[in-house]
Amino acid sequence: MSTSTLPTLTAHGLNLDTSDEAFGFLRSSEHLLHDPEALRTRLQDDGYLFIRNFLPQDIVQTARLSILQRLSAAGHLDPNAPLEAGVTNKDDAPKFMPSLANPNRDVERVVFGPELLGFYQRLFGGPIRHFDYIWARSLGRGHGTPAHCDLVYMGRGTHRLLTCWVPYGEVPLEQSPLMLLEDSHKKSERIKKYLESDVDTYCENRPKEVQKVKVDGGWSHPGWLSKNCVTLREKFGGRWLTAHFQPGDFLTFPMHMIHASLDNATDKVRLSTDTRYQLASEPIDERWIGDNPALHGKAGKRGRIC
Ligand SMILES: O=C(O)CCC(=O)C(=O)O
Ligand SMILES: [Fe+2]
Repeated sequence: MSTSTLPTLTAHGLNLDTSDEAFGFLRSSEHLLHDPEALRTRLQDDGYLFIRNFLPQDIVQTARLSILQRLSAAGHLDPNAPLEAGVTNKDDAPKFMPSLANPNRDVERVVFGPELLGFYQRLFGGPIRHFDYIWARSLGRGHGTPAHCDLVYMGRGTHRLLTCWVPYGEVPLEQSPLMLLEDSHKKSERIKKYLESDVDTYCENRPKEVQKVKVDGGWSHPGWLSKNCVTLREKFGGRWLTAHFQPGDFLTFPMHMIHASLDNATDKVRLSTDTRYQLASEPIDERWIGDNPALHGKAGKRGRIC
């Protein structure tokens, strides 16, 4: 698709600049799957690997239906539309719903199955492990995800950690696809302070932070880098890169890559998961491990002297 024929796209309610200098499409590395060295080079160069047609269609579809059933049972879908269409109930658009996938065998089959584990094992070049927690997202009309890097949520173990974003069903441009800010992985110096933050760490010598984080269980930092993808891009340079995703595709990228998602301008829910993979020999962020992980809860809060 050429950028000149695009629909109007918004991110957090703001019109995205979709000129050729500001917007483009992810390139697929499907043809490099047999060559881990080439994949590693591309990951370094581009800051992502986009692999089309990787996951078996049937397991993605099974996971999609399982998620939709849970959404429907919770009253989030229009009962007059077929389940498979995933039409949201206008009065009650769903948001971030961890219970869609924690636990969910059909989703685990996709994200922790032999295909993706094999992929990451070859890519990392040794035994790997994944976070047990699965971030499951169901975005209804008007919703998107503001720009951020994942490090601020999960940086207590190795920083050589990769996110895997999987869409469940087709995700056209107007249905909140993920987008990456081109070459932002090479500009980490410019957001050094942001990348050093940890939403669950507070300053023990600042009473307000102690109250907010330790006592109330909140976050010391909102986590977002910016809610304005337009000005962020103008400052940073590069293009916002995305795709018209199809079931079977996945996208993987490192902790310091800036990403966001477009707003969902449809009545169909956008379903995705994001999961994390690393070398088994490296330290892991304990907040995301085990059957009942601490997540961003009080057990995961940490004080330090600032
Ligand atoms: O799906 C989204 O909108 C956000 C996903 C995300 O932030 C991630 O994959 O790390
Ligand atoms: Fe993220």
